[in-house]
Formats: sequence, structure tokens, C-alpha cells
Amino acid sequence: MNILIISTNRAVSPMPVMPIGACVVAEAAERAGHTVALLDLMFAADPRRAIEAALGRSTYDLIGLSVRNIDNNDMHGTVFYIDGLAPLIDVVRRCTDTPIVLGGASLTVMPEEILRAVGADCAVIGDGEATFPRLLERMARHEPWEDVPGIAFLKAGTFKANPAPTGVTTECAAPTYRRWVDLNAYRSHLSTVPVQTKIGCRFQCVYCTYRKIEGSAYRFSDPESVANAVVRLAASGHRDIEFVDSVFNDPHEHAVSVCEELIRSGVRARFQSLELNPSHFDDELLMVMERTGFVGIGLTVESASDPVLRGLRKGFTAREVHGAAETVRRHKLPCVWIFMLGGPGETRETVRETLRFAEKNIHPRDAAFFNVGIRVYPGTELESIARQQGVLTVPPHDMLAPVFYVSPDVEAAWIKAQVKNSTNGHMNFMSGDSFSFPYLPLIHRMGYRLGVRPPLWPYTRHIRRGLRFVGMDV
Ligand code: B12
Repeated sequence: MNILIISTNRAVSPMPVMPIGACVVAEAAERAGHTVALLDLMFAADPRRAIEAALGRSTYDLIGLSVRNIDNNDMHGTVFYIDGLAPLIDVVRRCTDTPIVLGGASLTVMPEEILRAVGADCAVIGDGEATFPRLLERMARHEPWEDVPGIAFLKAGTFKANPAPTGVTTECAAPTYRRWVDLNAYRSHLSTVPVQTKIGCRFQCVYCTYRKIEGSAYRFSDPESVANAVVRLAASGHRDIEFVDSVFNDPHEHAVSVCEELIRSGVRARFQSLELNPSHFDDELLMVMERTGFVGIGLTVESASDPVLRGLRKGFTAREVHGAAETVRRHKLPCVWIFMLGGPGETRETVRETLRFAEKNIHPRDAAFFNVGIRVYPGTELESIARQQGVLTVPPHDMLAPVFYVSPDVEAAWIKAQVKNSTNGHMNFMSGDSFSFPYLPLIHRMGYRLGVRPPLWPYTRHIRRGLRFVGMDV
């Protein structure tokens, strides 16, 4: 079959991300014998025209739309990306009656709601590289496809979803990005090249969708295959690699093995991962990461207060958060700390405790990001907590347009004011406002021209000072 995959993501905040999922399924479809083209709308001046032009150039047997984000998870500057999807589907429908298949993380999180909102023939939930080729095989033979595992669809208004298959991962599925996307455009926006070392997440955080997307049992890529993939990427000029595992340093041994294999390969690249957990975070890990060539890490701690960490079911304590701060201090690796305020158990006192922790323990050369309010997804434990507490009343099928949770024991506006105070006094601190800053893409491009390479966040204090100097307080 002749297939067009359209990557619909155009979000440039916090930076444009390369469409790893769309590239992975494009290559899986090719391996299954199909002819595949990929249209990446990230930098298209006019996405609708770009679709019309692509559909004018060739006739396709199937069109796959990759839909990454539902919204930006920001309670105070909410952007709802699904609103932009229906107009794109309209353009496709106007040009052709080819079947439309949706895929991407957002579809695994809320397949029914998205299918109802935008209309499409079906959606792939879970790992696309396994399901998409099976669907194509059926469609190519004009056979019924409704029983293919991992497919969701609406039939006469009723939603049906077949459980997604979960395979064993041994090979690292790093696609040959340069075949599919405009690498120079991504590079000039300080984007990194995504690579996964495993799939799955074993943590039980009450708000999170990662288990739903990737499953709760780990499927590991063999460390050697990760190193081979990175060597291959580096040879074609991709030297800013970001590990996009749900939690990079869990299990600890796998992260260490991956680093050791990268060291053994002799590859020269700059690595980062923003998804580290403080409970598997020690000198051994940081030493091996430094030797590998890591240039930045993110610690997703969310809070430094025990009642909130318990309420969020993070699986670690404030003691481990403090321990992680001591470990960070013993090394030179830049670290961005990620906090999410307002979770179950949050009070004015716990907010103060977390902010005091950040002010006291985060070195000025490092950075911190504070999000206020938590996006509630249907089916999560947070949804039940919010309903029990009476702070969520919209029915589950109305939660596609984002709804947010804030602990009933503290006001969102008060938390936001405290964060503002703290960011005013600490130029290395950021809030949701920094991500929605309209000149962020320009800052990325200017940084690139000045020779900055990702990540940009270690420069937060310099950028904020510069912006303050010209009258912009972000
Ligand atoms: C790492 C990560 C990041 C990194 C990305 C770094 C990088 N260089 O890529 C950072 C921290 C920058 C980031 C930022 C954001 N992220 Co993020 N991120 C992730 C994470 C943990 C992994 C994503 C990933 O690369 N997965 C690996 C690839 C292979 O999987 P995939 O893209 O889903 O593709 C598979 C399937 O979806 C499917 N598929 C994909 N496309 C297609 C197309 C077709 C046709 C088919 C059939 C199948 C298919 O097959 C693929 C292979 O199996 C996910 C959570 C998760 N565990 O999935 C969140 C996630 C994708 N992020 C999310 C969000 C919201 C964001 C932000 C908007 C948050 C913010 N306010 O900043 C931004 C948006 C950035 C942008 N410009 O788009 C959401 C998106 C869904 C939603 N709930 O809205 C997720 C799911 C987390 C969540 N909260 O639920 N993110």
C-alpha cells in the first residue's frame, strides 16, 4: 500500500520535539513492505496547504495521523491541541476518501474521546510498530480489521477497543530521523534526538498516564543495541541525544549498563534525560552518566514534602529528595528540578516546605520548574480522589478539554503567588508562564546561532536577567 503519515504536532513549547512515534511506525510499515511518506507539520507555514500539497502529489491507500499532545498540562495558560486536529482531518476528507487512522500517545490516553471529537476510521492504541503493520496487512487484503489487537473504533456510535498487544523489546527502535524530518530545522530550535532504552513504567503515581501508554512491566532494549543506535545516529550528525524513557534511572542497573555500553562504544555525543527519579539516584549513577557525556539531567520530584509525596504516591520520600540534592551538589552535571504543586495532601505549609527546599538546595547554576495544578485524566486514581473530595464534577467523557486538580486545602491563586515570589527572587527558577512565553522559539534560535547546544535551561538565570533588563518579566 501507499501510505502517508502526517505528524500533526506543532507545539514549540518548551521546544519542538522530533516525531519519534511517527518515524517508528513509518519504518515499521516500510519493513512490512509498504511505501511510506511522512509529512511533518511542525514547521509548516500553513499546515492545511501542506496537507493539500502532499495529497496532490500522490494518491494514498491510507493516511495515518500521529497525534502526540492533547493539551499542554498547564492550568493557567491552557492550550488545547485537539482543537487544531479536526480542521486537519477536514482537509484530508475534502481531498480524498482514503481511510484515516489515528495514532500517538494522546490516542492511547483518550481514544474514545478523541475519536468522538474528530471522527476517523480507527485509532491505534499502544505500540504502533506492532499494531500498524497488522492493520495494514488486513486493509491491503480488503479483509475485516476490527478484531486486530490494539485497534479502537466507533461502530454505530459505540466505542470498541481491542486490548493492545505488548511485545518483548530487545532492539532499540531509534529511527533514521534524517529520512523523515527536517533535521536542520529541529537542530536550530535546540531540539534533541529522542531515544528509548526501555518501554514501561512500574511507578504508581496517582495522576499519571505512563502505565496506560507503555504498560507497567518493563520491556528493555539490550544496552548494546542502544549504543549501536546512538553510534548510528551520531555518525549521521545527531549528537544531541535525549533518553525519553518514562523514568531513565529505574531500574538503576539498566541505566548504568546503557551508560557503560555507550562508554565502551566510544561514541561522542551529548546526552540528557529529564525523567530521573530521586530514589535510584546515587554517586555511581552520576559518575557513569558524566563519563558517558551527559550534559543535563532532570529530577522529576514534584514535591519535597512527605504528605504530598504520599498523596501523589510517588514511591519516594522527602528524605530521598534531600539526598538527591546532596548527590547533585557532589557533581558537576547541570540539573533541572521539576515540581508539581497542588496535589492531594497539599496545604500552605507543604507548599512552603517545597519552595524552601528549592530555594535552599538548588544551586544557581541549576534550574527549577514549578507547575501549579495537575491535569486529571479519566481512569486515574487522581480522578477518583478528586471526585471523592467533590472538586471534580464533570463526567469522564467530558475530560478531553483539560480539567485540573488542586488540593481543596489550598488555593491555586495562593500557590501561584508563592511561586511568583520565589521565581522573582531566584532567576534560575521557572513557572508555566516561562513555557508560554511567546518569544521562546526565538530565544532557541538565537541561542543556536550563538553556539548554544541543548539543553537551554542551564542558561535560565542569564536569559531571565537579560529579559528583565529589557522590561520583560518571565
Ligand atoms: C519524553 C517526553 C517528553 C520530552 C520529549 C523530549 C524529546 N526530545 O522528544 C519533553 C520533556 C520535552 C516533553 C514535553 C512535552 N510533553 Co511529553 N512526554 C514524554 C514521554 C515520557 C515519552 C514520549 C516518547 O518519546 N515516547 C516514545 C515514542 C516511541 O512513543 P510515541 O511517540 O507515543 O509513539 C508510539 C505510539 O504512540 C504510536 N504512534 C505514534 N504516532 C503514530 C502514528 C500512527 C499513524 C500510528 C498508527 C501510531 C502512532 O506508535 C509509536 C511507537 O510505538 C511521554 C509519556 C509516555 N510515556 O509516552 C510524554 C507525553 C507524550 N508528553 C505529554 C505532554 C502533554 C507534553 C507537553 C505538552 C508538556 C509541557 N507542557 O511541556 C510537552 C510538549 C512538547 C512538544 N513540543 O510537543 C503527554 C501527551 C499526551 C497528553 N496527555 O496530552 C504525554 C503522553 C505525557 C502525559 N502527560 O500524558 N515530553
